[in-house]
Amino acid sequence: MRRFVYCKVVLTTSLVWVLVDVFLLLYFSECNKCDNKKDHSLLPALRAVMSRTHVAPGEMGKAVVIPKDEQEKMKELFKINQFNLMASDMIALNRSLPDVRLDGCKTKTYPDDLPNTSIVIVFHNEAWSTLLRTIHSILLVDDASERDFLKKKLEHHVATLEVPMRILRMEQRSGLIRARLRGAAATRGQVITFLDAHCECTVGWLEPLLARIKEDRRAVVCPIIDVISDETFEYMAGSDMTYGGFNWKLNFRWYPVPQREMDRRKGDRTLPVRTPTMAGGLFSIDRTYFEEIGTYDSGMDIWGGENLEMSFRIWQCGGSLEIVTCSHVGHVFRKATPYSFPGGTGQVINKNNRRLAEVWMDEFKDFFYIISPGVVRVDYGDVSSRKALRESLKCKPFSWYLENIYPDSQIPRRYYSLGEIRNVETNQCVDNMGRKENEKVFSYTADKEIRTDDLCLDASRLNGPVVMLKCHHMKGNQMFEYDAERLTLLHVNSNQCLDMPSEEDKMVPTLRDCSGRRSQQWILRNMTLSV
Ligand code: LR7
Ligand code: MN
Repeated sequence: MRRFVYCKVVLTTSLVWVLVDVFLLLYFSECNKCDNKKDHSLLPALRAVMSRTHVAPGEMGKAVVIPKDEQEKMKELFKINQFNLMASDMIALNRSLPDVRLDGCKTKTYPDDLPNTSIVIVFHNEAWSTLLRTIHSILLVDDASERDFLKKKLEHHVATLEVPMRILRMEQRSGLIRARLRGAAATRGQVITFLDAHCECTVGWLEPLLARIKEDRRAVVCPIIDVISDETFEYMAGSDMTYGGFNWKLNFRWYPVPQREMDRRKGDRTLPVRTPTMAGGLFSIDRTYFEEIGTYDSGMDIWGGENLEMSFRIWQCGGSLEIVTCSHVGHVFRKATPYSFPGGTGQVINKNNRRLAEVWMDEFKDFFYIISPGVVRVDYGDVSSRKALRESLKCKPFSWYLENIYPDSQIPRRYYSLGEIRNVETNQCVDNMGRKENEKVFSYTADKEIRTDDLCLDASRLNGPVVMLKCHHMKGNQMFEYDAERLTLLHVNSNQCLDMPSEEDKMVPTLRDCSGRRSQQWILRNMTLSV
């Protein structure tokens, strides 16, 4: 056993390729031996001293402060990439970062013969300094896109690297999914590691990812994604207590790691977390397994949906998706996209989401369609080859995934109705005010929640109005019992019934003593979809 150390910039046995294309750069490298034989025990302390004395901007992941008189210019530059380019350009390409790992991670040892990995980074019009910092923090340099500096200048930069690197250039804008496919096809490493083009890797990030794949080649592993501020480039540790989920609209979301997953790991937070979905940008996968499991859906355009598609596919077809909590990689999170979506943002994302819903979600796709009704008009092309893949891999149904992998999902595994809740007396429907589309869609679930997406009907006082609050799965104030004969919705906690609002209730349905009045009768209707 050998203790792996900081692998920043030292990948002696590596063969690095950079693949570029006119718009997209795919870059990858072969990397495994990250041993630089230095004694690292002193480094953090030294760095801390240096950051105090040298005051080089951004060292140790500190925020960069732009002086007042430069702030106009800073705002202008921000627009180019939707992050603070001026700050980024001030920071060293190999700046120091804090060691944000859990203490238990710092002393872990890994086998000597870890698999090697190719690293694939796709990019479209990335900024020079963020792209280069990504590469520097992994191993060494590269480049690409429409921007001039991403052409010759990058090639020259790459040529100066210690590690061979290749740049592939796509003939035309193809989107991150097809660009990654191109990159992956050119890799030779035992493992493929994908990264976005504005990342910074921290000490010991790679070894635990590779070690987990060595243990189980069907484990697809993600680091904890730390946050690099788009405003100041400050480096902030991500949490090991959140994992990936999604809502009815098929937006990826972070949620707290549930108790069952803490229990499974016997409370050891340094062990990998089984996550229902991944964010998509940063993960490692065994190269032959990537092929076996069907790579990516090449019918998806530009951006979006591929992360959920891959997450469902991995779980349903016998793999596992994990967050390796001892691995930390930073990512610049942006509030807006800096690039265009040929064909329109909504069209592209809806098409990709329809493809994944149609192939993987079985009847549960109704939740997606019902919450975003316009989607059914979007053409999603031909998915027959993806359905054939699902068939040939003998993948499990989506209901299995919900039951076994994601019981705390926003989409209920078992439910009584998905549609409107109509009052018998007034013929009016319960309305989740404040939502633009389909505010009258609710699901009454087997867990006795009345929910729309991640919001649940909640009542906290006798004779009080109901509100929509984040579902907590703890029953309590969010548990309603429907009596299909009497048509009543009993709020179990208060033993009162849901009633139509009176004048002073300002249109909000309210709890009242159960009286059998028609205003306390509700019809839970299933909406039919014409898909
Ligand atoms: O047409 C394009 N061609 C590209 O090569 C559009 C984008 N890209 C590149 C781009 O330069 C970048 O390197 O693709 C990469 C991802 O694009 P971003 O950084 O604009 O997207 P993001 O960080 O908002 O996107 C997250 O969701 C995407 C859904 O398709 C991808 O899965 C991204 O990889 C993913 N990023 C992460 O998971 C990082 C953590 C974010 C979170 C949560
Ligand atoms: Mn990104």
